Amino acid sequence: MEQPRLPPGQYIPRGRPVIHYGRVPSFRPASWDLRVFGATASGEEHCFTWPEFESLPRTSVLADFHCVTKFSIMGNEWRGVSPSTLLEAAPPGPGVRHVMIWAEYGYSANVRMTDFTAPGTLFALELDDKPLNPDRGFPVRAVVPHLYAWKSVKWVRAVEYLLEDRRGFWEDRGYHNVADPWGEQRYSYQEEPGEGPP
Ligand SMILES: Nc1nc2c(c(=O)[nH]1)N[C@H]1C(S)=C(S)[C@@H](COP(=O)(O)O)O[C@H]1N2
Ligand SMILES: [Mo]
Repeated sequence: MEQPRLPPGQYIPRGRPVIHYGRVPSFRPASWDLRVFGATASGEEHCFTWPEFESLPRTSVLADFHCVTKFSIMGNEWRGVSPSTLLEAAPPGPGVRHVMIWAEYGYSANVRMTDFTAPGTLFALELDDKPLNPDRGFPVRAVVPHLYAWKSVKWVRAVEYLLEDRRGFWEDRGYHNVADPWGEQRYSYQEEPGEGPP
């Protein structure tokens, strides 16, 4: 039997809900940057300015999007910068197995390096052939479509390479560290040994 497209417990709502904690940040191109820091191989951090980031090569990803509150948004066409471009600009040190993706105002989500480098993961600048709307994460949002959508950080400003896994904003507030919607990994009490920070 073919795998159903909707993960267990999810439904397709009318329209495309927008949800986030806090308010929509304003974008100031002259002071905006995207930093790659933490356990880099060189020990130095790498900083993209807006003109630099905007001119990086882009790829497209067609993906569904699953919020842990149970709505799913199907068939989003994202376009943006592959994580591999960041990994090449600032190679991680040999022990890096996890990353923290940071947004404006301190929102964050941790993902395993294997999820960061998964084929669908992207730093999106466009949705459906248009720049992102401000409330969808303009100018840059992470898209990690194979994990619950709280990992798809809007308004990204930094990526931190971690030598030890650490919980992000929702992971620290009772949500699952890994967050696979196909396994309904919603809450931290469901975590098996090895799925969360020690
Ligand atoms: N910076 C930031 N990114 C965020 C959030 C947030 O509160 N702040 N909420 C997450 C959650 S819980 C969801 S479901 C998605 C919603 O994305 P959408 O508004 O594009 O539907 O954004 C995620 N990214
Ligand atoms: Mo969500």
